[in-house]
Amino acid sequence: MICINKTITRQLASGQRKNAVELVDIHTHLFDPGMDSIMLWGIDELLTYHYLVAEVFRARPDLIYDEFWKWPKQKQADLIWSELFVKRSPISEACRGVLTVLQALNLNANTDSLVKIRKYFAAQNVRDYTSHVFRLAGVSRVYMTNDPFDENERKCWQKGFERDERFLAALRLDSCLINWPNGVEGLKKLGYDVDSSLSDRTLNEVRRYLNDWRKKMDARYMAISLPPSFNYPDLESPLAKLLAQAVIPVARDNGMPVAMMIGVKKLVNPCLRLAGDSVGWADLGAVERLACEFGDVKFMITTLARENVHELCVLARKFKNVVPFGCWWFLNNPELIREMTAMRLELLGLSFIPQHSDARVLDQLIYKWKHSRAIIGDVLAGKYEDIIDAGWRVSASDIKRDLAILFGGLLLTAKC
Ligand code: HDL
Ligand code: ZN
Repeated sequence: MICINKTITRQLASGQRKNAVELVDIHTHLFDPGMDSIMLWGIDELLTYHYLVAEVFRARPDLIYDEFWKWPKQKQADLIWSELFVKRSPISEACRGVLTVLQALNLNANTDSLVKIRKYFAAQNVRDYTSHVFRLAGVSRVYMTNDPFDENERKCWQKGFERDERFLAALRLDSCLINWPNGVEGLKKLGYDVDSSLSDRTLNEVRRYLNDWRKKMDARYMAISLPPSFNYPDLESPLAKLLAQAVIPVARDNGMPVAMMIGVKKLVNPCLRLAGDSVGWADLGAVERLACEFGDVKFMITTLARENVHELCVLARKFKNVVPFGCWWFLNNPELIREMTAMRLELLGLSFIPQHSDARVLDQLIYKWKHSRAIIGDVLAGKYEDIIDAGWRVSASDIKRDLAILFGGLLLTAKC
């Protein structure tokens, strides 16, 4: 075995060397190029990303929400570029991300006008550009977020399209199950004989819906985002019953993980639309009780509150069927990624998934992974250095093996 020095360790761990680690992004809002009507990419989508929308209203509190929403996307993008990049240094993580993308594409960002940059994107075709972005990002496959309740997305599935194997499906449950019985009308429209009561017939029909769409999409896991108030068991909550008697049985029968993304306070400011959600501390006792009751089902968990991250690490030490994943949303910032990765490596070793991109716009894969790899790699390299200092011999193949565990999506697919 060839031992390696700390420099190579650091380079390998942060992906600076051509280490052929198949990186699988386990949660995004991207769509297969075959769904081109809903696939987002290019400078105007990058600049009108909801993270930057929230930031432009802080730069221009005089802006009227409804006025902004009436503008065409290019006008919104021009304003965001002017306010957050030209009139102020683009130092927020979301602004920096746009710069990283433009730099990777060899486009000059130091300009007041977006005309030239728009010309570049206008000249791309989505399939070639998708491959270019995946190459630049070092990503081999991504999981989408697929919601049959979304009219535009459903049309793509019902029309059918040739699947791009780099885009795997994940069945998203929020529209159907959150705030039950809101989902009843949608299920009926899709041909399921449900009513607002959680009768055996309704629960059977919900299971049929989940199985039908799991098969249609070849969905590999089911996902739901949950409020800080989520509890289990909870006799008052239809959601708790739907999870226990519909979602989890279908997951168990098909060996599918259930991803729960906990702590989102939806639309605290509705005027901001997608940018209007916020964060709250969640009682992870609900996850303990679910993981205990359903020990043969894998729960992929990510939390939105920083205060829940350490608690989730300890919880995962108690339940082998709980896999913490990602630095979600408001946690996806350099200093918090650093803190979370160190905490997880120290408490969980390699038994967690360090990151997902949550990319909504294809080009974001480039920055979200470049920024995260540098930090996660740096923290990981430090841990290798610690064990080298303790006399352990580390080889390049050891590191490549470990990176494949962390980034290859293996923890999502492995049986629990
Ligand atoms: O619920 C989710 O999947 C979140 O990631 C939201 O989509 C959120 O708006 C987001 O894009 N966060 O990064
Ligand atoms: Zn998301």
